[in-house]
Amino acid sequence: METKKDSFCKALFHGDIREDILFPYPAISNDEAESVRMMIDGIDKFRPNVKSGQFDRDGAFPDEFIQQVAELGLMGLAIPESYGGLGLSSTGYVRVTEEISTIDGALAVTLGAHQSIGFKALTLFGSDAQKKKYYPGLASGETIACFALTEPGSGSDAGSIKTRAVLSDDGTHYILNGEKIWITNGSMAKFITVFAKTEEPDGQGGVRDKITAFIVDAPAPGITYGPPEDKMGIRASKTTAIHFENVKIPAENVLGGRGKGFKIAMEVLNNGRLGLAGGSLGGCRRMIKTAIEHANTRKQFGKPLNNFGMIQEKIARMVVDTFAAESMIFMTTGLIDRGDCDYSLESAISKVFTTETLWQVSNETLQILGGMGYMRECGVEQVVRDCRINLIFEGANEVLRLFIALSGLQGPGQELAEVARAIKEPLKGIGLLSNIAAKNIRLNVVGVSMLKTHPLLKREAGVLEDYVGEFALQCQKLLQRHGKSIADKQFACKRIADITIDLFAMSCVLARVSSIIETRGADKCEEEIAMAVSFFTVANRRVRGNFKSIDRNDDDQLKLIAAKACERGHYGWDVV
Ligand code: MYA
Repeated sequence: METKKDSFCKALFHGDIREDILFPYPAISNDEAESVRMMIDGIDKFRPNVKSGQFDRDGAFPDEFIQQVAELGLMGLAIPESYGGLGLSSTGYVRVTEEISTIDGALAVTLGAHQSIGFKALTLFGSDAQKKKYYPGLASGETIACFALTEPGSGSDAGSIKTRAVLSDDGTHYILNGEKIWITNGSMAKFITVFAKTEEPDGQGGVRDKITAFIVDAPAPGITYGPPEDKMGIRASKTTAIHFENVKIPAENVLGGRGKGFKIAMEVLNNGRLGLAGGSLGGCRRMIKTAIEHANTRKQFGKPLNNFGMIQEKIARMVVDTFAAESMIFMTTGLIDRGDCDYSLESAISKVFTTETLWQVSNETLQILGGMGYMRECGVEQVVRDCRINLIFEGANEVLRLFIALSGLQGPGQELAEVARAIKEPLKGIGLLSNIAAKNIRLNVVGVSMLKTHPLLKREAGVLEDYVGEFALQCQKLLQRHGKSIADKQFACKRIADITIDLFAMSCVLARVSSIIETRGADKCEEEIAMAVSFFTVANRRVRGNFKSIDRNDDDQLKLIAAKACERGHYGWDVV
């Protein structure tokens, strides 16, 4: 069973809305808010130096430009001040990343690959000696970092990497061999976090392969790079393959302990995904501004575009979805800063929702700008190209949906397994059986209740209460129907993930708007209340649709169509 330490989203799978986590909506301290505002001002002043279109066409940032960025202090945002960084919290870090992304996606990715993931394992798992050695260079930008996990045969399936490190006979160093691909900052990084297989005791007298994380200093004999990748977007960021041939790594460069690398990679990505979500949020902010400037000034049929209902709808939906994304992201960074909750699902959800929102928002902005949006000089097509990768890297959104569903279902799954055992041994399991019975009575008869939402949002809170109860019951039903093979039922997992995403988004919007009403007074919150109502209206439709299609769907037909098409190898129909 989940404990109080478990995450908000994992509790939803049990039919619990953890208001202790949700309320009050997290706020940044006044001191930090001041530092963040100063950084944002600095970034804003730097804006004219960023020749985004030029860098995109050149496929590179000039070296002196990266130097200027480092001088702004943007390389060590979350590194403690004692090591030369700015010591920002997760909330502060993500807010600044958001701002950088309003200027240029490739720049945000370069900086994000450096600190969101490049040296994040050092921050989370490094020893004091390692931090002392590397932090100052990383903070000043003299040392750029990258994160080397992906390989030719291992993308989403991160556990299947082949790169190998073998400890020397005298135990002083490892020898590293393998190939990493699509590494952002690859060829410019002097600090490479490399994940490699090492042989570890299996606990039964034998050995087995596990993953270990290493700091690899570059350049070094045996490290070579592929050519810069010719990418669709974020073209000015550098992406290369890195080859390791008999590269010597000092034994003290192991990060977080031998064999711990898989969990380390996952923890780094839990953080990185929030940086990416924050970056995507900045993209939304920029696109909304561009769309509004155009809608306010461009006249057609004698009126500015902002007079037309279809344009109003687009702008409003962009604003509402961006508000929902922002509410989730800063709820989750608040959880990280609290430090006592698991946030793996929340960060995956923030990544999925915000990257998909930016994809939609940039596409709609291009549509509002019409022919002008399609022209390279206006910069919107660059954002559309730049943001496409966000749905793929740091965990493809499909893989993250599976992670959200399966990780969430684990709690009720264990509970049901315990119930099955308890039924076989009723005397031993009596306590558990009565707990489950009580939970099901609560879900079926009493329902879930929220007490802390502002009364003006009572109707919305009611919708969420009903859905969370139904969600837990539907999860139980699916687990009873499929057992462990739920992991192979991707159509069902996708629905569960999509419902979880909406329930988390609805919860964060409720918490944030409740807090805003409480601080500002209801009469000054007309717009926020309208956003909450509007978000709930659309999310409500999606959730209801997903619940319905758990039992009534076209999954079998889709499987048949896909199987036949794949067997044939092409579309298969023609009218002539
Ligand atoms: S870097 C490369 C990104 N790669 C990925 O994201 C890989 C995706 N794959 C995975 O995440 C895993 O392989 C999955 C699990 C999830 C598929 N937190 O049996 P398992 C635990 C904590 O499910 P698998 C890039 O693209 C799990 O509970 N724990 O494993 C950067 C279990 O634990 P236990 C987790 O089936 C590009 C154990 O692990 C998590 O093999 C540059 C095994 O789990 C988790 N999340 O696969 C980007 N997941 O054994 C720059 C699993 O105890 C960005 N576990 O039960 C910069 C941004 C800046 C802004 C830009 C703006 C435009």
